[in-house]
Amino acid sequence: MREIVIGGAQMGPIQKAEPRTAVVERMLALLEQAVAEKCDLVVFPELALTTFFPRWWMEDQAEIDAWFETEMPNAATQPLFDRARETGTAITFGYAEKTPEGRHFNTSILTDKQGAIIGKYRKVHLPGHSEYDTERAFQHLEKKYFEPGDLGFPVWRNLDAWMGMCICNDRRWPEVYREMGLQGVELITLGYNTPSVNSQLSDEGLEKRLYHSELSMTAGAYQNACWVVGVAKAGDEDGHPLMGGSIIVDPDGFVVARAQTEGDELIVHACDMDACNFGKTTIFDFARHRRIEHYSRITSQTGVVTPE
Ligand code: CDV
Repeated sequence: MREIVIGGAQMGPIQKAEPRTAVVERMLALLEQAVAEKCDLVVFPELALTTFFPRWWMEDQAEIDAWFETEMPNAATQPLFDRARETGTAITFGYAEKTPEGRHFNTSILTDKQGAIIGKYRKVHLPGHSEYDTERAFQHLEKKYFEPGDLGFPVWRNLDAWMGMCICNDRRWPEVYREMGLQGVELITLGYNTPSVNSQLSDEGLEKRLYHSELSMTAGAYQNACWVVGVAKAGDEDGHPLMGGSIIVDPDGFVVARAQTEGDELIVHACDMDACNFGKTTIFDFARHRRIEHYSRITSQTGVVTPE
């Protein structure tokens, strides 16, 4: 048995005015809870250090850049790295990354138990739009503030398992799980900021959005025989509600832990990485059963083309 005790550290809302130092205090409180529950790994959400700023239209580059981190760890996050190292806890969290070349990414990092960053992922599937959209109930400007990730979907050996990451909207795309599945992934972690209502469809509310989120993650887990841990930033951020619904999914696609609130809340499960072996060697033994000669459209064509 290769057991990893995983804490999904859902975070409640972060208001625009809340400084990173205050947010890190909240993350430290969740980390302490996780340590008390003997977690080996704690998973925090997408853009964990700030409010979900892509909902705000900004034109001044200095104002935009204020939401980004130019180094990691930095002064605000160092206490989190220090405490994770002291307690021997691996962590993963998302943040807005500005590179030394001035590139902007929606990023997440993964540490080992010694607090060293061993993995970085940059969000590939950026939802939303890049221009102000008067048709929407609220803006979702990820395509304005970030460029698509350039690192693909790597996996890393950590805590004696193969781990990979994706971020929020990525979880809705089966290609994401399969890219990592083809590298033997056993645990996929992801954070999300998902509005509780659809900005383009006012009667699509919480129930349907929670269902689609869970459907995507449970399918990805089952079809790749891996654990999936999806962690929300939830609650009302300056009048904009985000859904909760953080879950831990086993390699059979069953939800084994689920958040009950829209606030700071830790969900915990002891995840046996060897539970992936059966699916990976039977129904989803890719080497035996995949028929790649029929899959060429997946990498040669982006949109729908109906036959002539
Ligand atoms: N942060 C996100 O990527 N949110 C999207 C919303 C816009 C649908 C999501 O897929 O949850």
